Amino acid sequence: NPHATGTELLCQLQSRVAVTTLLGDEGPFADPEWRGLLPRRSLRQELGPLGKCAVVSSAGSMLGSGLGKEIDSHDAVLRFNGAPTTGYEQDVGTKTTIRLVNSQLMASPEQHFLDDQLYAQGALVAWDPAPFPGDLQEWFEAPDYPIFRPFRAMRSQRPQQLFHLLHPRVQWQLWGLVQEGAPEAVQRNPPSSGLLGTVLMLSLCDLVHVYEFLPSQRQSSRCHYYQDYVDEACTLGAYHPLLFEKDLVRRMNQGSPADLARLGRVTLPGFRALNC
Ligand code: NCC
Repeated sequence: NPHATGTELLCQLQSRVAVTTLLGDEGPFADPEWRGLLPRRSLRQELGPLGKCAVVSSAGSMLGSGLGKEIDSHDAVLRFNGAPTTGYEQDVGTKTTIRLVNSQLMASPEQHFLDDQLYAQGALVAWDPAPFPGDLQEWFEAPDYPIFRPFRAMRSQRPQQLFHLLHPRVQWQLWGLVQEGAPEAVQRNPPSSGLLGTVLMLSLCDLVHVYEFLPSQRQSSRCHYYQDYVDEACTLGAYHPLLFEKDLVRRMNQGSPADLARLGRVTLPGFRALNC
């Protein structure tokens, strides 16, 4: 509801969004072949409960932030899609614990998902804008982008690397909360990787710092810190309901206004640290 406090919103998030990945025990993924490809244990079990975590948005305003050391001081760091660290260490750090990728990237030949060493570091988590409300059989038959082929290819190429598929229900449960908190009808497109990654880290960590998801005083129309092109829609949203996502995070933020303005940093207690 639009009047809920930050803690109430975090508690709603915790109780309404089951942050899970596929474990080969459900629907079309319960067959022996898929069971062999999918992880046996949850991400939480694999990575252990984490302390302080950082979520690094890909926003152009990360550039010149000088936040690299601060970001690397976290126990775990989540990055998105093709966002690099090489060449940008001073501003975004070097550590990558989890990389959240969308299916568009995985399916696009120009992104070289299977060849680029960028995707070899840390654990991978992938998601696809599955049909609402996230039924596994329906998704399996008609993913938005062909996510399953590159997933299988990566699993056989690097069987030792952790690679999880986000349950398609997660995005729609989250979308429901975004809609409830919004003053108007929200387009029925899934939330951006930014909000999905933030919620993923809330489920794994005691404390989460999110950088440049809510823009700092460095806000610019540059889309990504690692690419030289300008598009306001990257920050404000077009396909994704980004403005509403950001409003939700703004309301949940427990950090100071100065941290937001100066560092672009939002502070959120992880689910385990909540007292609902
Ligand atoms: O751009 P993208 O996201 O990879 O960025 C990751 C997350 O950072 C936050 N962000 C980014 C730029 C900006 N100026 N402000 C921001 O707040 C957002 O939360 C964003 O989710 C995606 O969400 O997966 C997205 O992916 C790209 C693209 O598919 C990938 O980068 C792979 O090339 C989408 N771009 C296009 O489809 C052209 C983007 O809309 C969303």
